[in-house]
Amino acid sequence: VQYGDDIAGAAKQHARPEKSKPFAYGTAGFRMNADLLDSVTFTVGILAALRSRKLQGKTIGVMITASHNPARDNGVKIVDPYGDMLEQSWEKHATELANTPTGEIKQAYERLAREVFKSENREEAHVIIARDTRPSGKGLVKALTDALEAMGAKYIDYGVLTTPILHYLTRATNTQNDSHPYGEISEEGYYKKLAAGWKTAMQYKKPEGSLTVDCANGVGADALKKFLKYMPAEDDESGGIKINVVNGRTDDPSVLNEKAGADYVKTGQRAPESFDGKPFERWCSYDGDADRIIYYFTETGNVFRMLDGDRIATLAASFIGNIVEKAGLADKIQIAVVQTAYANGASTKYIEERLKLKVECTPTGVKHLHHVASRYDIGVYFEANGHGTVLFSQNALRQIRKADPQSPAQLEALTTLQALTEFINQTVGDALSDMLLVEVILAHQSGDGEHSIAKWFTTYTDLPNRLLRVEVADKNSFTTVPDTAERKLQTPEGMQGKLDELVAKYTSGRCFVRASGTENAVRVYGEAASKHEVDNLLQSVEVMIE
Ligand code: 16G
Ligand code: ZN
Repeated sequence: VQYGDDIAGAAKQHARPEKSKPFAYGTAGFRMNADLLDSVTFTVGILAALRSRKLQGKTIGVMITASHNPARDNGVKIVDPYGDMLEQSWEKHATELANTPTGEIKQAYERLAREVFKSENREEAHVIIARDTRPSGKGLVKALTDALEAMGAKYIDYGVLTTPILHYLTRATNTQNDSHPYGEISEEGYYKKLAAGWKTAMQYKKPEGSLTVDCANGVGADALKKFLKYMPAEDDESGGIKINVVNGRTDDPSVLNEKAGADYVKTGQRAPESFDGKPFERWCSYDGDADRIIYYFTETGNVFRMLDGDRIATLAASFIGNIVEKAGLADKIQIAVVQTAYANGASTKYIEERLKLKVECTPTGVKHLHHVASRYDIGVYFEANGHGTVLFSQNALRQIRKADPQSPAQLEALTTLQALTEFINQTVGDALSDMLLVEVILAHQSGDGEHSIAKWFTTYTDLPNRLLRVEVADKNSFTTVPDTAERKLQTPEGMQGKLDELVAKYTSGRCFVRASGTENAVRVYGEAASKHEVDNLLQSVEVMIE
């Protein structure tokens, strides 16, 4: 095995703090206070190069971000060649390397290399890197590239980008010689691809009113401003749209995610602090690395209305289902919607009963949803928190490409569908791309005098719901039954039975308990027919688990 000595040498500059708590590669990679992340990021560099070698030199992505967390935090995660998250079976390798004392890193690396390679491997390794706007990012990139150099890997540092753009670049790089490359391998190529898809989808449409985007003072602001240069002029009759950027300060880290952004809006069910929208004006919020989005508006009388990931999923599924049918492809393309247990029961019911589409439920974490969505011709997946996208299978793309329109209406449906496949990010949830999706759909549905966003909101009524965070002595004592998508507790023993008894007392009651994957706490989600009942139900559950 090569490189062991170089790694041992370089690791001395990035030593693991002796008394640190164990690190774990979780649902969002490694994430913690940035001061603790230097050695961890170094080991991620080793693993990224190793993974590239294992996959015949395919390019691996590494993103440095802590998303919606405070500016003092940071994180690092690995992106696989097609832009999806690191294969799950490798997460334990990441955890193991990160926890190896620096003096033993050579042995740990060599052991791992022998385990994954079986025989000698001299592939060239390729890695691409990006980071969000956090001040600690630059230093962490140095830790990463020191490891990549010790590993003899080739790398490109793309500097400051949104998470979804890094995912895009990873896939574009690895498909450049395919018969259908994913796109040009540059940040500009990403903007061009999205804008071209938008123009095609909007050729006969003009959006109603304007859209204001709260960028959480994060990297999404830079991306959006650059992207807007590729869009049609605001007053263009075909596809022109007025987009205002607010909370776009990326020069001052102290304001990142402060009282703004998708997470602030979703968890507090309130507008960002700087909100000054007039009734029925469309607003949306990105999170700190622009892979999540939440829409909202106020009704007359200042009533706040939020449209979260569940709403985006239902909007997308209903629109896409409709145009697939109009395009004459309904019997060739199967559509499904993938949610987690946090999806509001009313949204699930709406999709199954009104849209007559299949719904799948997976455990929390984007990789689970993505994986299941990719099994369908068209897989719409969203977490309630606003992370999600729509996946088109090779079969769906082929059917759309080869379809022969029999009428102008069919041609329009096919053209729009084709355009969606262009600008919807196929690798990961993407706030910018999801925003275009929502705007295209609302523009197609506007025109009968009603505000399109208000109409979207009234499609169905959410069941009153609440999410509690409960600190318990040991969150790991809470485990769920496999294949229940975290909806049933296995341990503590007997607790699920008691929970079922409680829930049965409430109309449309539903409740589940799971250990958080990102915090030292247990989460309790509940819904019922009225707010009063939800509060009651959750109160009893809280008393029971404490
Ligand atoms: C991570 C996940 C997010 C999930 C959240 C749940 C990714 C990229 N991120 O942030 O999708 O909703 O964890 O956190 O997968 P929890 O386990 O603390 O409830
Ligand atoms: Zn994010």
